[in-house]
Amino acid sequence: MTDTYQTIPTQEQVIIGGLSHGKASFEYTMTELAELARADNLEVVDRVTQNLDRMDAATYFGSGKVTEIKELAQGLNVQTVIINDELSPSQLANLEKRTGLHFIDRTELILEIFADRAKTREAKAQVEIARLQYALPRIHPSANTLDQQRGGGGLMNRGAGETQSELNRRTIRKRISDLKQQLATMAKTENTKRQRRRNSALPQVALVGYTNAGKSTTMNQLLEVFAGESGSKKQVFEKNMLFATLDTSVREIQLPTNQRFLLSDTVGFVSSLPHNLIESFKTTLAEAAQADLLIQVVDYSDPNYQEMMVTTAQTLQEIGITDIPMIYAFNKADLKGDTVYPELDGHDLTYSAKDPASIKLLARLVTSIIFADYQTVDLLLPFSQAKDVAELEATAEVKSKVYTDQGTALKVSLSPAQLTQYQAFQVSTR
Ligand SMILES: Nc1nc2c(ncn2[C@@H]2O[C@H](COP(=O)(O)OP(=O)(O)OP(=O)(O)O)[C@@H](O)[C@H]2O)c(=O)[nH]1
Ligand SMILES: [Mg+2]
Repeated sequence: MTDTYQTIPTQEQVIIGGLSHGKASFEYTMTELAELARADNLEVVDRVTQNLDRMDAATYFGSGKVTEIKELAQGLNVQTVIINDELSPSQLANLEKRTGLHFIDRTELILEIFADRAKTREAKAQVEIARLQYALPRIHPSANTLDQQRGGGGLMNRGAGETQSELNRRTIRKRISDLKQQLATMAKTENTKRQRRRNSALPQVALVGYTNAGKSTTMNQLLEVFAGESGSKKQVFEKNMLFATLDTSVREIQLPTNQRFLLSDTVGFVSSLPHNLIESFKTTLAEAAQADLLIQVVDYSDPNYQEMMVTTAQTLQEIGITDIPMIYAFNKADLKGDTVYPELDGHDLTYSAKDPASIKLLARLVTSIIFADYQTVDLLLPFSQAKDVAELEATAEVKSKVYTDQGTALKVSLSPAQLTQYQAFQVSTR
């Protein structure tokens, strides 16, 4: 008999806690932590904060606070506490020993969410590396948790005199290096594809920004508005949840003016994104690093949007993306009752990704920047240069093409690089 009752997943209840370090952004990071907990299917029932300039080296919180947490958790019948910072292995162990509670730090929480979201082989490998690197210094000398998770396999050939934790570390290091190897192979294919895209001479634009800001929705609407039915087939995954996108997707956008550019959608950011995770996602983010223009999508309807912009700026800096021109795209204006949109102010756009007029204005802004140094010129290519004609038709905006006795006459918009390349064929238009 089939079970007709649906099991309602019970959400584990947790307490969140953090040290304010006297920082103005503390409240925002605690709100963000609660959001992260929710994204990991946890229910936040209370929060504990303390204003210490420096964290306690042994227990993060001061000892009075630790007792307070223990009592609060007992009163609420909660077993897990989530901490706003990354804890050292010994702080975690001390806190658990002192309270009998389970502690999860911000890093582990983010890693869990990423692990849950990862779908492709590449994303899964990237997240697993980051998780193993996090686990490595945290293996308890007597514990064997990771082996249990992995079914205890592959551990039979242990060397004489080797302790279980050394063995675990060795197994983990081996796994990390295997995964890195696999990723390197995958990256090779990606690099080839990326190189091909670079060679195509189409300008590259990347959507970046805080998670859930509307990057994927913006990409989908650009595809919808400018590619119609074929654009709908190339849609990427968008959803109201943190870290919906983990993999970079690249799509070609072709405008009615025949101008074309490549658009990439990337993983969203959050403050204190674990360093290991950023490291492993660097290949995925290479697309943004190579872009000619970045569109930073901001959820303008979120009261904390300014902090989110700071977080995005910091993360870009950490990845090493610093010198690329950027458009600020203030999205979800439809959710702010008193806001006029679409509206352009220099390179800042207030818009809604769900509004076609907004999307058209965004496209116009993008093209005005990426094609600013393009020039329309007349070329005359002898028939022996048929390959160049085909190349130009594939990679540049050809405005007209006429066959003459001397060869093919093209009126074409060229990038500065192409201008140099085809200089010999340029016809002076005096
Ligand atoms: N009302 C409204 N909702 C929007 C708008 N743009 C996006 N959304 C919603 O915001 C949510 C997140 O959108 P995504 O496009 O998935 O966000 P993202 O930036 O790609 O997020 P990650 O991939 O998680 O980093 C979805 O539920 C969208 O429908 C908008 O202009 N107005
Ligand atoms: Mg997305």
